[in-house]
Amino acid sequence: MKRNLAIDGDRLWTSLMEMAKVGATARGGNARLAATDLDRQGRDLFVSWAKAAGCTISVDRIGNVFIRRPGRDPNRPPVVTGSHLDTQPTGGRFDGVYGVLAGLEVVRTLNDHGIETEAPIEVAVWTNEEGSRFSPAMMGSGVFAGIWPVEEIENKKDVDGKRLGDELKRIGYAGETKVGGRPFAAYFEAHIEQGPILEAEGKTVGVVTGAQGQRWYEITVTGQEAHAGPTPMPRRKDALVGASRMIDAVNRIGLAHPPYACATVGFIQSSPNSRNTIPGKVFFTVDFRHPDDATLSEMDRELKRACRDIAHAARLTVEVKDFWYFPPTPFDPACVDAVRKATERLGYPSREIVSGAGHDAVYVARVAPTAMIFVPCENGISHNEVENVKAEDLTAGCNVLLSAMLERALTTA
Ligand code: HGY
Ligand code: MN
Ligand code: MN
Repeated sequence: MKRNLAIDGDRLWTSLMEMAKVGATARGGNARLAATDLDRQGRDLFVSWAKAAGCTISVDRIGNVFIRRPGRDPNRPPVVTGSHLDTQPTGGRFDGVYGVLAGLEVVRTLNDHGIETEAPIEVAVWTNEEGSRFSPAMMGSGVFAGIWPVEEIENKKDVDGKRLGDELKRIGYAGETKVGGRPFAAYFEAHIEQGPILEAEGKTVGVVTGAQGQRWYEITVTGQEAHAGPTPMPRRKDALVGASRMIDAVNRIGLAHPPYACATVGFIQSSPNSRNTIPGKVFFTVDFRHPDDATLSEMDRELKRACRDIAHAARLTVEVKDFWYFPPTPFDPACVDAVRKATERLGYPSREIVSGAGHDAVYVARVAPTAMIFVPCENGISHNEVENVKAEDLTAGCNVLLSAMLERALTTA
């Protein structure tokens, strides 16, 4: 293999900034919610670039897009990379999209140098990784890995009652290809860290050894609507007061399991949401994370006990629904080693790291040898319009991706 092979960092940055124009927000971020017209625009732009790079395109029934650069042996399972193009409502310009466009940059670089790989190379765009408009997250990779049947995910609805399957049809990305059931030789995903560790330690690359587990809940607290004026305090069944105590308990559970536990309430609805009516019903979500499954289970028990006790004391009822769970996921040692060796060969300061965020790689790891490559983001901030990354770090991560993929694609060039 050519020793001094390197990607074109300027071309990668230009593509990222071009994609960032799709769903650009006033504060410099991106809003391309899954299966919206803006998601379609982003997908179409990527597909046009892939065609220009000589790739073939396939779209499966849940909207996962795969671009394919042929190898010498079409029967070999492909070496795959990719990530997601959908964003949070106030998302950044790099979360997900970096992994997709780093994959495209690998293809473009192989084309520039006329390198023919033994195995085909593919870049995947997974549907609805974020789980914001349609929940849970990582839907396209989850169906691909056999976590959910495709029909179950097609039937998921957003807050306006729109069905994912219908929305994918509407934007032209409900494909013909069966979802999953085909082997990958390996899957590597490049992503920003979305936390503060790499930047704080002055590391350019994170060699990701796995991802922490997650538990998501949907909690409904029910009290009694009543008039805010004539109803004496001791007689109230105030669902929002009860929910606020439970939300405080969520935070205390996160703080009680340092240093890795994470506990977040990100979504809340109170009804009737009228300033002079005592709230009768409150719905909110909980997002727990931890790299150790036993601790995640302990946090689960603590949450259910706290909600039960708080509801009882306030004469409320509470339903705590287990919404989503995946265990801590170790990545494939050989793939992690390929990333580690590539990083060392290229001389980038690095460290091993466990992913705090969920990624499509977590589900792909169920069906293929998988690893991830992290690069630092400014102040560790992500899921925020100010999300920012140094161009040279994006280039470094993409060079590691190129090198790790080529090692597995059995090039003979
Ligand atoms: O929630 C996550 O970790 C990812 O951003 N979907
Ligand atoms: Mn992401
Ligand atoms: Mn994200």
